[in-house]
Amino acid sequence: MTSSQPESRIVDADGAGGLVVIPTFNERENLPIIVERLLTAQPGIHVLVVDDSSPDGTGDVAESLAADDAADRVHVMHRTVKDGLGKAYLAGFAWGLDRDYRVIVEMDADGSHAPEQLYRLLDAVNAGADLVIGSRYVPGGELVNWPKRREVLSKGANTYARLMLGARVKDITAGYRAFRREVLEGIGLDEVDSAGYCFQIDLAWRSLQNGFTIREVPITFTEREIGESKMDGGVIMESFLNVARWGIRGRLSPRRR
Ligand SMILES: Nc1nc2c(ncn2[C@@H]2O[C@H](COP(=O)(O)OP(=O)(O)OP(=O)(O)O)[C@@H](O)[C@H]2O)c(=O)[nH]1
Ligand SMILES: [Mg+2]
Repeated sequence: MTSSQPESRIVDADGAGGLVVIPTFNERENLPIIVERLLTAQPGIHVLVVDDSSPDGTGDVAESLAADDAADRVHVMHRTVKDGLGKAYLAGFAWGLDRDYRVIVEMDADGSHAPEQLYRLLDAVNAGADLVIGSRYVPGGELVNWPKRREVLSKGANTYARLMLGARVKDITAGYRAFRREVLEGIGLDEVDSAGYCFQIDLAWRSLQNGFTIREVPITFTEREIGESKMDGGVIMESFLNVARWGIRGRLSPRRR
């Protein structure tokens, strides 16, 4: 990963030095669209698809995308169990940290996170932020076609987390993020056990607790058009209980760094 950019730049202008981890479960129609959009927007970036043996054959689709990319930018990890978004991301992060990527990005496969806006996150990393969250709830952030009940649930979850944790992050559940590798190396990923949505809160909270800076940049979040959501009641309950626990623990013990 050589760079012709000034040394202060963490990711190059075309995305080189960055790895986008895309977890997939039954996204065969969405995946080729999102990967093409991503490599058009950031031609130097690399992609790791983490597929949990999707019954619809998403894993094979990912393999053919990897084989078709002459520049070897697309990689695939096949996992045998479907044990949630968090576990898939942890496996993907470990793969990226084993290599020399300087920034690791989280992005959904379903089109909710526009690859064309990734530059906003990467610019903020280059400007010095440790973790950048693509936020729906800062000025300039937008929601497109999201059902009202999902919006209410999301905003409620954010308010609850903000109050319980005392964290000044507007969209702490958001799944469009860019981490400097030092963050992922420094927040104790081995101890992370959250599976679903809560995983996002968990990582943001650990980042703050370890003294890293979080910056939010506005994004346009678009409801998926193809395929099914994997959101369920268990995920909501996990978040509710864990956030309360972390909030109490955070108030009892000082910051780790
Ligand atoms: N590998 C893996 N990927 C998953 C798993 N659960 C969800 N995903 C992927 O994670 C991303 C987000 O999942 P979604 O179902 O869109 O969940 P969501 O965005 O919270 O819900 P919606 O807003 O309703 O779409 C998508 O790319 C999914 O395919 C899982 O258990 N394993
Ligand atoms: Mg989604």
